[in-house]
Amino acid sequence: MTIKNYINGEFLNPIGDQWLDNYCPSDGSIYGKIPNSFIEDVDLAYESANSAFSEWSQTTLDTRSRILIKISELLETNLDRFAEAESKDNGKPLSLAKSIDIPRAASNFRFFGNAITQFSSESHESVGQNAINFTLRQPIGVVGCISPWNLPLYLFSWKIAPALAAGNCVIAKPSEVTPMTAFLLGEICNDAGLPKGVLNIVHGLGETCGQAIIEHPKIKAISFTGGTATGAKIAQVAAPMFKKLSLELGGKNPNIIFADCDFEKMLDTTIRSSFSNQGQICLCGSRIFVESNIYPRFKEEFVSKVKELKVGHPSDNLTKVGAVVSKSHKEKIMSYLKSAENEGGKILCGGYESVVSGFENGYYIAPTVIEIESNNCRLNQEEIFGPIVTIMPFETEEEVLQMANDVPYGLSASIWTQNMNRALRMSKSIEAGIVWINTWMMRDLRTPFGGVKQSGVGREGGMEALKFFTEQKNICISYD
Ligand code: TXE
Repeated sequence: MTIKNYINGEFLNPIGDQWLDNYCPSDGSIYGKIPNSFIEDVDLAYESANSAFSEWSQTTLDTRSRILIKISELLETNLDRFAEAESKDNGKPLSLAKSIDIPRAASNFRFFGNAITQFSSESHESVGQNAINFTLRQPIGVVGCISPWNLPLYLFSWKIAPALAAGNCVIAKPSEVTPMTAFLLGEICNDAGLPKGVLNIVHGLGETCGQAIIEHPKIKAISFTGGTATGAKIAQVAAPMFKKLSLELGGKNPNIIFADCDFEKMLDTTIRSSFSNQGQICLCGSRIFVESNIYPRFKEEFVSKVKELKVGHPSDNLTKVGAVVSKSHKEKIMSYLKSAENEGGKILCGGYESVVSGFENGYYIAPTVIEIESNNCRLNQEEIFGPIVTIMPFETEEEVLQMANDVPYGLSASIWTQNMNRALRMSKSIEAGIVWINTWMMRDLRTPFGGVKQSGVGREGGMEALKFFTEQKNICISYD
């Protein structure tokens, strides 16, 4: 299958006619080609976006809303096709792509299609001065959206939908590791009546194609989700050019479990927060801290449940843990396992590459639980982004709070307790953009989404995203 760039509503080969291989993580095969785009492709995409801007920015909110909702409906109609493509490209269980990834991408378009009709701005009466101010919120122009491989269409659409809803034209680049559903989206946008050039999708490597988007002098805002190191590089280029920047980066999130929690609910949710999507979600609770008086019970029951998780081919309905996204990512994850024991870690289960019969060249890793003695080890300080969690007992609220915050990241946290005084007290002190109490990854698209410290800058979601993708202008009127 050959993927093409989507520019001005058409599917184009890259100008330099260079191509990259697209790998299938579940069997290690090369199953397609991706454009290896460079600056000239980004320039072409820019020309197309720029030509479409004056008309798109003037379309009524009702028209924009109807088109975005139509895209959402077409994604739902094509659920199976998109879910199969996502699962094949990424290695995630097909059941997950069908129940989470594609429905959520459809929700993103529907949500922002509706949200734009409710978007408003403020006015300020200057009392005693006979003046009134109002704030215009105007689309920025041509904006860049760069997304990662873990939740490909889900995160791609999370950026594109608000950018389009707010009246911008977009140049978007999905991860070169998982380009397929972004490619398929082009077709759906045409069918939904999105005018030519309003959305342009270019494919290629981060350091060339991605970098060309970041460096483009006329692309005025960048919304990026990906690794922290990449986010820092992007900020170095974009900040001196005074671009608007939204960065959603990595996480090393604590999952804090007190003895008075609802144990069964906590255990089931902790399996999900540890291993969903092979642990490749920035929100996964990869550091599990358990109050010492229930630690032995937790350790025994958790490990026994983890051992039951079936590692298998993504299309097998019984599979709970599919393939990790790429060979190089598998090697990165395995490198942490190799050094685990030197860091005082004891592997309680997993710790090895799994072999799935018939798919021996796929990138499978057994879900792994490591017992550790201190929070100050690579295993607990660095984002592994794979099916690996650490567990560790704690004695007091103060001690666990100190460890929870003692990482460079600050994206999310979960707290399990029936004591709401404690839960709320801790929520205020935890350094994170999102705190879940007695749950995990329960999402309401209206809420602000993002992190602090090295987990990023800015917030996505709801009106925050529409604010990001608009520029404010204060207009002051004097009257007699
Ligand atoms: O992602 P990159 P990588 C974390 C996770 C993972 C690590 C590295 O820990 O192991 O990041 O993953 C584009 N200019 N997360 O290297 O490079 C790239 O093409 C412009 C957390 O695979 O950050 C892709 O489209 N763009 C995370 C996107 O950036 C550039 C999700 C993300 O890729 C670029 C994924 C450049 N110079 C990984 N370099 C999360 N927060 O959910 C790369 N890109």
